[in-house]
Amino acid sequence: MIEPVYRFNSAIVRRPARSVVHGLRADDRGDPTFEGVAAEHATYVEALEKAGVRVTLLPALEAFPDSVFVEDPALVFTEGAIVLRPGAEARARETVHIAPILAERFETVLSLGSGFADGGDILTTPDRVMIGLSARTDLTGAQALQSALAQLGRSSEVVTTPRGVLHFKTDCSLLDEDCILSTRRLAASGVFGNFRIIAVADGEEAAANALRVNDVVFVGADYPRTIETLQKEGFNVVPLKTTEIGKIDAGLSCMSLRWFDLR
Ligand code: CIR
Repeated sequence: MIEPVYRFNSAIVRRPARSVVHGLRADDRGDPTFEGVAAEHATYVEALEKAGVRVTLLPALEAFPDSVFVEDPALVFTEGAIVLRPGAEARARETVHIAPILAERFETVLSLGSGFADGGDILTTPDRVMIGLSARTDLTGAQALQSALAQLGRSSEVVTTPRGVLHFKTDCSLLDEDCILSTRRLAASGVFGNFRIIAVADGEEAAANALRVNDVVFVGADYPRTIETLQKEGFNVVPLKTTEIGKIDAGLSCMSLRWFDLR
């Protein structure tokens, strides 16, 4: 049986380092507190476990303030893993720490030879992997990633992240096989073709980085109007606090690498 792309039984997460307060951000809205990030992270891990996912918790990396956002240096599927090339210089060497962890868990681990690509720019949908060009993911990296994906038997498409938006998935997430949660600005670009689109509420753009895990959808607790819309659409929403990680431009997909392990 082919599992839906949001069916997960395994995840890797990394504890936040104390240095997370110095994480990268586009606009300074003040540093997050370490305690606040740690609490949001702990609740997220519990929510993953409650949703039926076996979680591997990696130790904090003090030298890498953003290393809690383990989604960005790698991409994982049932068929194998890909070590990416993060586009922010301060994050480039996070790959050195994630690669051996992936080698223990996946028979096939591929890597990119050139360019840059962040996991936050990659949306896996049932029929294709969408790769958003952004300030972190360039065409060379996207094309190298397309070759790696082809080796894993995955079709892919290079698309564009709206200007000024950190990652493609800052503005969207997959809700089910044929439905996407998106900001209006990204949906207006037409990238989603035949997908049904649910738009986040105006003023709640950061709610677009939600995360479907098995039967539930994690959504930022600070976005009540988007939560209400999704509940009315019949989704089983788990609101999770993202106030502190939001100060360093993060949401709910970025704190884990998720896959369905057949072993
Ligand atoms: C960064 O700028 O890299 C981090 N402060 C936030 C990364 C968020 N990652 C993600 O959404 N995949």
